[in-house]
Amino acid sequence: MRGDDSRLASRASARSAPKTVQNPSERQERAFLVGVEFRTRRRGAGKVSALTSGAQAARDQAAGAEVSSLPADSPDFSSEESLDELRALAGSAGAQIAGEFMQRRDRPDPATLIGKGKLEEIAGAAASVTADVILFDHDLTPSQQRNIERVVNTRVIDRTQLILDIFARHARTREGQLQVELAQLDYMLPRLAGRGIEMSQLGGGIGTRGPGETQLETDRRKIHRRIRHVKQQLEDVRRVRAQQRQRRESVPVATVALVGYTNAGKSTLFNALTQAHVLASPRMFATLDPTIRSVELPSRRKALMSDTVGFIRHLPHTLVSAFRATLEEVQRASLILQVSDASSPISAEQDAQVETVLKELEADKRPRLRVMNKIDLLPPKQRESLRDDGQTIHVSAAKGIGLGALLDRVDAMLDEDRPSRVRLRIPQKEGKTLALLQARARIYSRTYQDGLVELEAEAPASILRRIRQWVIE
Ligand SMILES: Nc1nc2c(ncn2[C@@H]2O[C@H](COP(=O)(O)OP(=O)(O)OP(=O)(O)O)[C@@H](O)[C@H]2O)c(=O)[nH]1
Ligand SMILES: [Mg+2]
Repeated sequence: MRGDDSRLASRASARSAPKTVQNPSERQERAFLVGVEFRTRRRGAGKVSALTSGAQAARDQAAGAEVSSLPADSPDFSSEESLDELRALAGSAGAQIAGEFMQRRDRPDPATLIGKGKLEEIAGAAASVTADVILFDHDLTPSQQRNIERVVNTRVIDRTQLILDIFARHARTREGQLQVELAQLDYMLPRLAGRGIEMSQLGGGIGTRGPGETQLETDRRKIHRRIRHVKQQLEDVRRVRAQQRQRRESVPVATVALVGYTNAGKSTLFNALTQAHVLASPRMFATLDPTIRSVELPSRRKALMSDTVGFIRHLPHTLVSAFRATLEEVQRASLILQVSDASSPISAEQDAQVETVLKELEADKRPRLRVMNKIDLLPPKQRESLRDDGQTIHVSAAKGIGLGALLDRVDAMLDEDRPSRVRLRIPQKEGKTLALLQARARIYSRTYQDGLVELEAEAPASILRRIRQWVIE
């Protein structure tokens, strides 16, 4: 910490003592939100950015540091809905909302995004509510950010930096932390010039958590060196993970990946289905690091289920490439469970964003089941009208509603280690075999005669191979 305890945890303390809950004694940072809408924006023409828009990132980088970032809005999100989301993001970064401002204008001002007059108005409003930081619901070019800060005289953070900050807060594993650091360094690079002094005077707070101030004050070459170093370390970490995956894949087990918009309830569902205890939280991007657990299906075969990072519209492209490896579980899954928050008024828009990400991951053609979650929050009338069909199952992960039906459907959709029904005749003294069946098969009937047990059972292929000699039909 840099002697200013009132600010959000600095990078050092965030790293050494990961916290999931705001320390109650720590004063929450007060954030003033600024929403922006440009009328000339063609609806439907907004770029839908996703976790894998690496090509865009490359184009942006090729075009130089000062490319104007794309508007934070996407086709179907209104600026109000977008501001709602920013509010949730700010909360997830540990901030308290001090005030808000919505600015509509014809087109962005290249120098300051919105007009000088409006900025002065915002400066006044932010000061009157003693805001520590102003959050723009839009991406800012490095020079826009500098120019705006000069007018408002308060720290200014754009949407990308806010999301990077949340990721930095929530990364737990070494791989996760390295990925976030890489994304932050990448974001920081074009913003170095003219900001070194300002940044070092700022102390902690949203947007300053990350590669520490010592690096900020050094030149680009040092940052580039750091990037190379982080990439190297990432490679080492990933090599280990690839080995683990190879070991897993040597056994023919189905894999089921949970995907969905952030906060849809993936981790809650994961916990309910696998009896795991991963963190589920109203904060956005509570999960960054993939977790894999075994789940037993109604047919008694096992599958591996993975919980991973959630998606959001216009995810910063600096995070895109960084988190690609994390999403390999999704790309290789036998079945994708697409979790949606059925109670969200914008669940259709969120689904569209998820669809885009799946496309870019080339995972959109994989077998998929839609899971509409949080149905407990729907009005009773609406709930009664819901019907499961071939593609969709309705559940409440938190209340445990519909989970049996979900598992049945998952079971039916997986090809690996398919169960089949057989008749078996086994000597009663074959205790081990009988115990195996008891544990891993569904037994429909059982008759005893002359020291033999005759059973009708359904068991996964992997189990049947082990008891082949006793199968009679
Ligand atoms: N009422 C209700 N709340 C739910 C349900 N499922 C999840 N939640 C809540 O929704 C919030 C988000 O849940 P998570 O499981 O953390 O969501 P996630 O999709 O893993 O989110 P990220 O990891 O942040 O992307 C938490 O506050 C959960 O308690 C549900 O079925 N009903
Ligand atoms: Mg989660």
